[in-house]
Parts: sequence; C-alpha cells; structure tokens
Amino acid sequence: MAETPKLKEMSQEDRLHRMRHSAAHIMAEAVLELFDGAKFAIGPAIDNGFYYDFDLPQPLTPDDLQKIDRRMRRTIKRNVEFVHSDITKDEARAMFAGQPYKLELIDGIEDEAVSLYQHGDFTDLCEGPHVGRSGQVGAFKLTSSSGAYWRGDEHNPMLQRIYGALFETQEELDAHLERVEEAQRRDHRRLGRELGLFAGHELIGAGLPLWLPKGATVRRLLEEFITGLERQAGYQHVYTPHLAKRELYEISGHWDHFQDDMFPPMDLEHEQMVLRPMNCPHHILIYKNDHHSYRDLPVKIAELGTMYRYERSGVVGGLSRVRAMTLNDAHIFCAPEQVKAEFSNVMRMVEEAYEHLGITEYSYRLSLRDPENKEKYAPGDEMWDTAEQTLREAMDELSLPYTVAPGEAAFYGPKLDIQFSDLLGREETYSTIQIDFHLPNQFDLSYIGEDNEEHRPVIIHRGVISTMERMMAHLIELYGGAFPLWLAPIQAVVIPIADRHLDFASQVVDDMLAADLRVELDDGGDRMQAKIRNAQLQKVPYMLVVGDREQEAESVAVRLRSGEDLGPLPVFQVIDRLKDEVATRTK
Ligand code: TSB
Ligand code: ZN
Repeated sequence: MAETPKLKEMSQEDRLHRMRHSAAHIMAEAVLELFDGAKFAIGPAIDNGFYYDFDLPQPLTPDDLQKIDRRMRRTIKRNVEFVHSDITKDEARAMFAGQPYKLELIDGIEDEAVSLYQHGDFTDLCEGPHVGRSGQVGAFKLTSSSGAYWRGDEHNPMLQRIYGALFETQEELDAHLERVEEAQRRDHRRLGRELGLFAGHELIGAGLPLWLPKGATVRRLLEEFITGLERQAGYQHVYTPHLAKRELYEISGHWDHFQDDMFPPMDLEHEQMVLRPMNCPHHILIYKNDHHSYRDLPVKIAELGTMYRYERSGVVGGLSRVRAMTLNDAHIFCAPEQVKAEFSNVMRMVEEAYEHLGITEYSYRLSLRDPENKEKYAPGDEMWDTAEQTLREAMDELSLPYTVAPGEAAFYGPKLDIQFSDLLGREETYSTIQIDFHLPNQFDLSYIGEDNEEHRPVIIHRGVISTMERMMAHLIELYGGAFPLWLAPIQAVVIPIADRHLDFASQVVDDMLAADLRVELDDGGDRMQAKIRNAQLQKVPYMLVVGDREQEAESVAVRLRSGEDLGPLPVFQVIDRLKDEVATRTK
C-alpha cells in the first residue's frame, strides 16, 4: 500500500516532521550498512532535525559522521520510494531477529499488526508518516553524536545517538546552524569563564555560583541601578535574615505548597530552621511591626533578597537557574482599590529598567491557577477569581497583549510574568508582578481605613529585574559579553607603548579613577598590538594608547573594542566622553 503524500499541501509542521523522520530512516540505513554488527534502536524527528540511537561496536568519530553523511546523500539521490506495510508480530520478530532493541519494541506493541516503512533495502518498525520519496527530505547536516541510555534509563546499555539538523531549504539550514553557532559564542557559561565573571566549584555544589570580581562589579552596578529607581519611586529598603523557623512557612503556606522546592529543614535544639525560598514572609513581618493607616498606603518594602530553592540537579546550569539567588524583590502593601494603579506603576518601572538595560524583546504571560489542580494552590475560589479578574483588568487598561498560562500561578496568587527567549528560543520568566489576597489573610494583616475600621490590605509581590543571577545570564548573552560602558567591569585599559611612558600612563589611570571610572593599566611585557588584542578579547570598551606624542600632548590615542580608531584626544576630553556615555546608560 504505497502512499503518495503531497508535501506542498501540508502544513509546514507536518511536512518538516515527515522530512526529518524520513532522514532518520535514511541515516539508520547508512549506519547499518557501514558498521557490521550495528544494532538500531529508535530515531524520531525532533525540533530542528532528527536523531537515531545505535548500539555500535566502536565509538563514532567525526570521520564516521562524514561517511554516514555521504552514504545518506546517495540514498537521497536515488530518490527511492517510502512504502508502508503491515505484518503480524511473528513475522516482525523473524524480520528483526538479531536486533534486540527492535524485538523489545515489538513486544511492547499492543496491536497484533505491526506497521513497517521500507525504502530501498531498508525496513524499519514505524508508524510513519514519511515523505513519498527519499529525494524529498530537504537540506540536512549531521551535527553531533553523544551517549544516550536505551529508553533514557541509566540501568540500560549506553547507545550512541547521532543528531542531524534538517530544514526544507539550504538557506534555512544555514540560518539555523548560524544561530546555533552564535548561541554557543554568546553562551553565558562560556563567556562567564572567558571573561572571568563567575565560576563554580565542586566543593560548593551545583547551582551555587561564585561571583568573581568582574562579575561582582556588574552585579553591584545592576543593584545600584535598580535600587536607585526604587528609591525614586518611594520604596523602603530593608535587610532580613536568610532563614526562619519552619512555623513561619507553615503559616504562609509555603510548607504545604512549596516544600518540594525548599531545602530540607535544619534541626536545632528545640526547633527546625528553614532556608527561605522566598522573602515575602519576612517583609510581611516588617509590615506587621507597625500599625498602618490608609494614609500610609501603599507601603513598599524592598530588598535585594537572597533566597534558596532546591532546584533539581538536572535543571540547574550556569546562572539562569540556580539554588542560591538574590531577587530584586519588593512587596507592596496596598488597599484593594489601589492595586491597579500600583500594578501600572510597577509596569512603568519595568519598562524604564529595560530601556536602560537595552532589553527590547519580551512578551507578557498571564499565569493563572490550574483549574484542574486546585489543591496545588492556596484555597478560596472567590479570592482567586477576584485576583485573576483584577490582574486581567489591570493588563487590559494598559492595552498590552499577553498569552494566558493556566498552571503557572504562584501558590498564593496569579502573576503577570515577563518572558524572554534565549538565542535558541527557550523561554524563561524574568520580571513578575503578582496579586496576593492569601498571605494578608494568613498573617492577619490590617490597616485602619478612613472609616476608622480595620481593613485587609492586598500584597503585590514584584521582581523588576528578576534575580541578579538570571538577569546577569541574560545580559551576558544579550551583549555577547561586550557590556555597555555603564555596566562594563573594566571601562578602559591604558596601554603604554614603552617603559618610558609608564609614569604618564599611571597618571592617566589615576585621573580616570578619580573621575570614578573603572580603568586598568596594562604594564605587562607584551607588545602594544598584543595588549590591544587582549583588551579586545576581554571586551573592554576603550583602549587608551600612550606613546611619545601622546605623552607630549597630555593625550591618549583612543581605540574602541569594535576596532574603530578615534585618534589622539586630550585626557580630560576622554574622561568627559566616558562620563557622558555612562550617564546616558544604554539610551
Ligand atoms: C516576586 N515572592 C515572589 C517575589 O516577591 C517570588 O519569589 N516570585 S517567584 O517565585 O516567581 O520568583 C521571582 C523571580 O525569580 C522569577 O520570576 C524568576 O525570574 C526568578 N527565579 C526563580 N527561580 C529562579 C532560579 N532557580 N534561579 C534564578 N532565578 C530564579
Ligand atoms: Zn513575594
């Protein structure tokens, strides 16, 4: 029963799926032909391409991938037909005798009939669908191979997985490969190492980064920047300890609803202490430390709050998902009728922060309770309805587009999350604004209203620039490590051409330091060109070269990290220029 699919009439998704899956078959054919005794397991289509898992007598080399590639192109050129058929399980067992993985798969099939696809002399156990002929698979490249356990289980044999990228056209494939390369070049883990921004250590553990001096400088600048915006907006900054008694989190509901994400408690003499997974309960107790009248509201308690979450070892990596993190956090205690106005104030702060940081691509996500799994959240349908309704109205008033994500709410309330994608399209939440009617109840919060009666405030939880860790990861990748001047850990390197220029060069450094610029002297033994190259590799924005002529004229020869040469400029002018550039940030 031959099928003649008309690729042009299908959705692109369907078409690509068939092409990628067909290429996986063609790859398996090539591998079985090239490697005596090869066993083949499974080979699906995936995002951007396909893979196939093999049990092979020896590890694959890059050379092998080339051979496989050539063999695949032969099959593609021959333009053989993909043919579907059904046989019985017994027939299938006979056909795949000597292929233990296929036999195991056959055992797992519930029907009596087993579906096959054949092209040329190669047949695979397969439900399809495929392209009509091998010439239709599009443009592909075998990209890598790696180990993968059979059925993803570490007790099973380790197989070798070969990955291919596949698109309809060579241009699309090239664009994809270029994107992947660019993503690797910009990967914050790689740049974090190369630029000396942060590190990890086995003795400390996964997800617990060390901020090295240069990374710490960028972080301090970020912290100063955001706390500055907050001070202007009337936030009050506090410091609170990173742990508390377990009872605190029993009252808040974290113990019931967030325990899986918390480190286990520490046993002390008569009590259990917990590393905090969030800062809210501490801020709530600061609110409760005073009596409040409607005239004080909104009360905005802010902190660069360090918190600890037991993220699973499989998901921690670099700085974007860590186990110890410092959030640009605040809790706004306000009257119910103030919620929408406060919400849009926060949104405005988010926009301003993004503008200065140079962040232009993001999307809004309304994160709601999952109606199918209400037990995961704090109870109270009415409270949830009010909170979700308020949030929707607040968003609609701002006329901003958003997607809706049921199941992504915090346990205490719905959130407006701001999502960024990385270079490979993976999304993470950065800013978040959350409406909470639950914690005010749990802690019996109140303020005295105009009517002299006690009223319950609402809490808006918000993080404007996310955790320092996650934002740092993003900024490193956004700028490929070449931070704008105001965030650059080293803003300029002064490069004397010969030893006789050292004194003047040191004086330039001192003048710039006095002007609050971050500058270093490269007094090493390298030649000038090597020093310039080194500063460029470190992505230092300005290189200031000092030779005889410059020394004479109290100037420096200015070069940018882009390679642009601005020629000699008087030192005082260079300082003014840098100060101006810092003051305007990324605007
Ligand atoms: C905003 N209580 C609120 C706070 O008041 C809160 O903690 N919200 S949160 O759980 O959504 O976390 C706030 C932000 O921290 C997230 O939006 C995300 O940007 C960041 N974040 C969360 N988990 C991690 C992690 N493991 N590593 C780095 N950043 C994280
Ligand atoms: Zn909070």
